[in-house]
Amino acid sequence: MEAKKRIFSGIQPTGNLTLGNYIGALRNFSLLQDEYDCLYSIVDLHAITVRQNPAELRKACLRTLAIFLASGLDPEKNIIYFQSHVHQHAELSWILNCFTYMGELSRMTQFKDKSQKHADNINAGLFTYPVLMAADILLYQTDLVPIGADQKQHLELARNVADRFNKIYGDVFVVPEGYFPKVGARVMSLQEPTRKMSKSDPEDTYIAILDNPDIIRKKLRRAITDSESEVRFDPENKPGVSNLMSILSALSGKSMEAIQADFANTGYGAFKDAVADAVISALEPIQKRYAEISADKEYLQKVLTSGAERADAIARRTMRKVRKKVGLAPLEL
Ligand code: ATP
Ligand code: LTN
Repeated sequence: MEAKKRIFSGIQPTGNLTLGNYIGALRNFSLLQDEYDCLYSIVDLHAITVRQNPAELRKACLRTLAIFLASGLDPEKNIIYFQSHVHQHAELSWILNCFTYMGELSRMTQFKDKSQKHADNINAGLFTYPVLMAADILLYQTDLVPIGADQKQHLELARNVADRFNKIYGDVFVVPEGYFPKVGARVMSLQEPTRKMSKSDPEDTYIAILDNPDIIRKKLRRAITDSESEVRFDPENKPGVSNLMSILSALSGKSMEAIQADFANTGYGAFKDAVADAVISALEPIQKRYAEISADKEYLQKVLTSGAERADAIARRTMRKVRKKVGLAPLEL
């Protein structure tokens, strides 16, 4: 039997996971779990590139783990774990730093955005963030990386670094490919639909996976549209309406044409309500399971211990190879 291809993806435990995280990434995780050999990591080391409140961060880590499980990820089929529990991420990241150019990193748009948002704390970790992400991916000889469109540039960097390393030392790393959703790869903010929906923006700009139905409906009713009343997909001229259409299409599987036809004569009120219905029915089952899982500390503990052990076993093999290739002396001569 041919070995399954490997998948790796990570989500930062910062704040509340959003509908963007769900449609762009998390939903694909569970769709891929049968066909691939998957690792899904809560990337806590990435989260501290921005100053975090320690107690809040700890809570957000567990909340994210419970959301992973509630979204249908099976911890037996997949390796689910915290990035900081597998020390090889930081180790490989250092080594790859020595194979990444300052120029490449200065071109990263996420770095530019985050430097603007956190002008008082433009730290070196924020700058080398994509190198740690490359290490996450390359450590596991990953074939495929399910991510939203905002991470495309980082993935390209990971591919370039892998390729550069391989050219010097022979085939050490698998060069990974991205896996993007057809619709919803970039869910936009409800209030500023030309920016991506982000969990570090104000509450009314995003729908959290754990928002209750009333809040979801309210946020969608208040979502910015335009002064027309035509439901038509035109991201340039109608970014708000087009974003809501993408959400509806991603969750219902309906094409843009079908959605446009369904709401040809209804105006935005009925359209927004239909989007709310689709979002609520996608999120409600996750919220129910979340309530059960997050109360079961023993289960969460088991998942994270076994996840870290299984990830470590794979990471160790890659590190042995990398250390040898770059010429680091082994402990046993
Ligand atoms: P922050 O806003 O705090 O920087 P984030 O939500 O952008 O965080 P992550 O939590 O690390 O960043 O993202 C996890 C995954 O969700 C990534 O694959 C990312 O591409 C995807 N993602 C994030 N936001 C969106 C969005 N608005 N639309 C589609 N996918 C998204
Ligand atoms: N940078 C990503 C999160 C992330 C990731 C990864 C995604 C960290 N390491 C490895 C895929 C693979 C983000 O901010 N969305």
